[in-house]
Amino acid sequence: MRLKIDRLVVLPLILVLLNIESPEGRLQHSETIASYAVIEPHDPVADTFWEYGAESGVLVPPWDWVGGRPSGTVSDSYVATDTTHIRSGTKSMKIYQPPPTKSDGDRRISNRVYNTKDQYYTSWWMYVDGSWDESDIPDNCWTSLGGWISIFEQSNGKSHWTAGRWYYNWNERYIYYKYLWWHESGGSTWPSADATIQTFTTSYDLRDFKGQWVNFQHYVKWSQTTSGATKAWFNGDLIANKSGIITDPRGYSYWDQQGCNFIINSLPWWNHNLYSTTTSPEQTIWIDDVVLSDKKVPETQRVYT
Ligand SMILES: [Ca+2]
Repeated sequence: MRLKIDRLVVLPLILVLLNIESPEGRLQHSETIASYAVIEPHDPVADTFWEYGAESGVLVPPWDWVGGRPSGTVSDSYVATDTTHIRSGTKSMKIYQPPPTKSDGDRRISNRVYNTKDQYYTSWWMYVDGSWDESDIPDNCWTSLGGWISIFEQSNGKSHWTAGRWYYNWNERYIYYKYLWWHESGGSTWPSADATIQTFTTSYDLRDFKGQWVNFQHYVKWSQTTSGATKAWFNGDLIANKSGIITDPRGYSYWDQQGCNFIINSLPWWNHNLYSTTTSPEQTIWIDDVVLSDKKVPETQRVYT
């Protein structure tokens, strides 16, 4: 009698254990994660912890935030899932900004992912259309295309941010990656050679990629010592490589001296956007296959259902 009871208890436990150890449960690279898509199983190295391929047809989740920032009315700009241009699956994400002059809200369209790590790679694909051919360009015209960022404020309420971001220079017509520290007027400037702006220019012009998908990838290592770093690749070409820098603002004595605190969280969050000058031209991009990973992402990576 005792033996039978043991079997009744033990056998289901064994079945449960067998189920846990089934091949489906062990395949790390085909697991479904929070963005409702499946990571393509051909990639053996990319330890992805977040991805977006627009296949769910929704924007939030997995993005923590979508829309215009930080003030003003967003009336004409928008972010939406779309079927016009697709790199993988059946959908991509479309971001649109109207012709000038744009409102402050319309010029700041962004998507955010807050739950990142202290070091990670971000890779995404962007489709370029004819809006980037516009030739009537005023001076000092730029568009930010996204990157990692951390925003913090000092005790007097003045804000700061440090970031690694991709831009397009409409006047000189090139893509560039910028490691930067920004300080609101009235705030302290970070008194360190590590905390200065560095721009990595390229000869790549978005007009030359009309009708194509282009790949952006960057890396950040968040550090309070000089072990910090950031890198950036365009279509697999390493165009920025900066190491030996204190990236985390808590690593500077000024953090405590100015009574600083992070806004949102203490990680360098991922921020995708069309953020441009109010005078910049009407512009449209499509985004697909966005991947955040512990390791460098193969340029061929795809995200689909
Ligand atoms: Ca897709």
